[in-house]
Amino acid sequence: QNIGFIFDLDGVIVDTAKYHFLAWKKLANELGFEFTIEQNEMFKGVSRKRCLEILLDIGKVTATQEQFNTWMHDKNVDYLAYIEKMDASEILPEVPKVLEFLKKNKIPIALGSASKNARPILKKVGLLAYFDAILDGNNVTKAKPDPEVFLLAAKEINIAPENCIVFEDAVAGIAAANNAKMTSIGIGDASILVEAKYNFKDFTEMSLDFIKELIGKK
Ligand code: G16
Ligand code: MG
Repeated sequence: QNIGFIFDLDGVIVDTAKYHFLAWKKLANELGFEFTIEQNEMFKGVSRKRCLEILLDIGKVTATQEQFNTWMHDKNVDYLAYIEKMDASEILPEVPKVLEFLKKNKIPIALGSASKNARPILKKVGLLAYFDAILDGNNVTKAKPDPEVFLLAAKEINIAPENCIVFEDAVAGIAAANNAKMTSIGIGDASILVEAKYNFKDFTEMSLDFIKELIGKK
């Protein structure tokens, strides 16, 4: 069958949001203000640059271009130290089961993430080999909700966008999938991911029968 699956990374495959949070919080504190876990919600699926802009807004801090670049770099250095310690135990429940099922059925799998650290993270948790294509923050010029990252992923696995199914945990990511005319599946709170075509709290709530049905429909 002519169908492909595209996975977001943070919030779908692993929960790196907690590490992003710690690194942004450290920077905020160094700049003299607080940054809360609630505020971190706004950062999900958002590019590193945009995150820093929002953070500086929160702290009412103005930066020169040089400071901006330094802080972005420093945050990433802290974040990389957390990634360094990641292993397979950080893969979210039943993600490998879904990947294994798709692989067995020879269905192409792509990654569509905003992160510039996507590859090292997949490598660390041991999932790199499942992916036929990896499109991430290094490949795009326009961030989600722009469909660019997902359209590039579809192109690379050679599947028409209408025949791609996207797993996403962020509002901007669901919008990006919908903008690409793909089938969007929200992973997380249905009351937040209202634009998603389907929604599941996590992969433990999604049966392989549901995936088989989706494949059958295409
Ligand atoms: C992830 C996170 C965002 C993060 C972005 C960029 O997106 O959800 O919070 O700001 O990547 O990450 P980095 O600083 O590593 O380039 P996604 O699309 O994987 O959910
Ligand atoms: Mg995400």
